[in-house]
Amino acid sequence: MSVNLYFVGTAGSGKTTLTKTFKDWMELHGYQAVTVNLDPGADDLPYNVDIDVRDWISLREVMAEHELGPNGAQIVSADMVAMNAGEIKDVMEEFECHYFLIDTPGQMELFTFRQASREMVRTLGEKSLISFLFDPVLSKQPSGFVSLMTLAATTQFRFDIPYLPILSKSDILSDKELGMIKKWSKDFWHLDSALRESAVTETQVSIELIKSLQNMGLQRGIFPVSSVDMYGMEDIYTAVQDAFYGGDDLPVG
Ligand SMILES: Nc1nc2c(ncn2[C@@H]2O[C@H](COP(=O)(O)OP(=O)(O)O)[C@@H](O)[C@H]2O)c(=O)[nH]1
Ligand SMILES: [Mg+2]
Repeated sequence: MSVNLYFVGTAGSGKTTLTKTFKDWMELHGYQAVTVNLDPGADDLPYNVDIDVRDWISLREVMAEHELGPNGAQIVSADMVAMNAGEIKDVMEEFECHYFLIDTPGQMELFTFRQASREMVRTLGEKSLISFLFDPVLSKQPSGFVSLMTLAATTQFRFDIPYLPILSKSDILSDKELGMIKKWSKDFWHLDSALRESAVTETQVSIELIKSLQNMGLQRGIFPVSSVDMYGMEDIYTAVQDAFYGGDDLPVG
């Protein structure tokens, strides 16, 4: 049975690009990956879309038919995607592959905060994992990192499936910034100290949030990746294999 690997994160965090890069990496290593686009509003996608939700739902048609602006139509479309989950699953079953790489809508709330998404994820497959992309620009500020941690925690809590924290676009971070973010993600004590030093107004709230995140067991480190350098792809693969196959490699072929 294939693994469904979802890419989730705030708008512009690099989900679509990572879908392409990870697909290329898998093919380079002889593994079979099938791409799934779940964004009805996607324009040009950089990868060959094997299964495309735009075959069922078009944002433009929803706008015209329901006389909605782009925002309203996005919400209606997101629910329509979920309503079509059974049909999408039928198409997925026609493919044989190791992983389905699932690119989710640009605005993460259209996926994470729609009631129907959880049911859709279950319908699409049992072996599902969410890679949550941390935007590097927000991540390098301690309070930004805490905000992203809380979004990641909410995503995890809503879907209740294995989860992988990923620091995207790591090529735009200096070694120092990268080291700092990795340290924060592994030990919230460092994050707490950085917050106190930064002395921004939301510090107290952030410190309370850190305590909750700590209690939820979220001090697990983070996997830096870069689509520009094709860096970190093996780490994603290894983490997925750990989650579902006790760390065994996939058969190549
Ligand atoms: N430097 C750098 N830029 C990236 C990387 N991945 C994506 N981007 C850029 O970030 C922007 C948003 O990426 P996209 O994949 O569309 O984000 P999405 O909204 O989460 O799907 C685009 O301009 C990409 O070219 C990366 O690894 N490094
Ligand atoms: Mg995208």
